[in-house]
Amino acid sequence: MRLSRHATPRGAHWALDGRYLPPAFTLGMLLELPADDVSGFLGSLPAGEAAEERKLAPVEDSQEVWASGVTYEQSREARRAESEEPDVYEKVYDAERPELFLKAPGWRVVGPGGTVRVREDSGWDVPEPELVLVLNDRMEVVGYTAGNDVSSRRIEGENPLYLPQAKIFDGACSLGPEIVVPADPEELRGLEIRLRILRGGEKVFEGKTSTSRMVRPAEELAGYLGRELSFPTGAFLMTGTGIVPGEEFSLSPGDAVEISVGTMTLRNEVAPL
Ligand code: DO4
Ligand code: MG
Repeated sequence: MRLSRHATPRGAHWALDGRYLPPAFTLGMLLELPADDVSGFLGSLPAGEAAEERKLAPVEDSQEVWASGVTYEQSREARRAESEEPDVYEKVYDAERPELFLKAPGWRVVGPGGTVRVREDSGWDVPEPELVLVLNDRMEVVGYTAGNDVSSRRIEGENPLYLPQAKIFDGACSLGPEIVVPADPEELRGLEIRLRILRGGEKVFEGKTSTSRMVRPAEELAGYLGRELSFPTGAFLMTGTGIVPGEEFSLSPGDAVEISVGTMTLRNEVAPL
C-alpha cells in the first residue's frame, strides 16, 4: 500500500494507491493506530478519484523529522576523515546509545520535484540518501519513505557542536515521493538505496548500498527516539547514510539529486545560491 499527498485546489489531500482518500483523512489520525491495525484501516476506506495532481512531501505540519547518524561503516569513515574530532564518531558507532538529532518540522520539508539547498557559508556539501521510518504514536514502524539529509561537511567537520548548523537550514530535508506501508515489515531490512547526481545532464556521482548494512535495527533507533519524548501524531526518523561521495565532491546549485529506496525515487534539484 502506498500513501501520497497531493496539492489540490482544495488544499493538501492524501491518496492511497493513486486514489484520493476521504478529505477527513489525516496521517496524524492513522499514526494514532497500533501498527497491526494500519493496513486493515486503510483497506476499509472508500477509494475516490484518481490522484493526478502534484505530489507534496508525505508529511503533515504536526510531525517532526528526526535523524540518526553514523549507522553505516561508510558514514563513520567519512566523518573520521572530515572531522577535527574524529573520535566522537568512532565512539558513537560502537556505543549502545545512537546519535539522534532533530532534522526538520514537517512544514519545512521539501517534497518530490521541489528544490533542496546548500548553505552559502559552507562550500563543501553532500546529499545523504536515507531510508526514513514512519512511526506511529507508540514508536512502531508503520511505513517508510525516501529522504535526503542534505548536510554541510565543512561546518560539521570544523566542530561537532556545529551539527545543528550543518544539518538544519532551509531546503536541507526532502522526503517522498510516497509512504510505503509494507505487507511484511521484514522488507525494511533488505532495501536497496541508490544515489545518483546529475550536473548539466551528466552523471557526476552514483552509489548504492543496502539497509542490510545498517549497524542498528530500525526498531532500536525508534525505541531510543521515543524515550522520554512523545509524538502524539507520529514521527519520521531518517536512519543514516551509507553512501558518501568522495572528498573532492561537493553538491552544487543546479545539480539534480535522485535518491531511490526500494522501488521509489525521490528527485530534487539544488536551488541557486
Ligand atoms: O554525525 C553526524 C551525522 C551523521 C549522519 O547524518 C549520517 O550518518 O547519516
Ligand atoms: Mg544523515
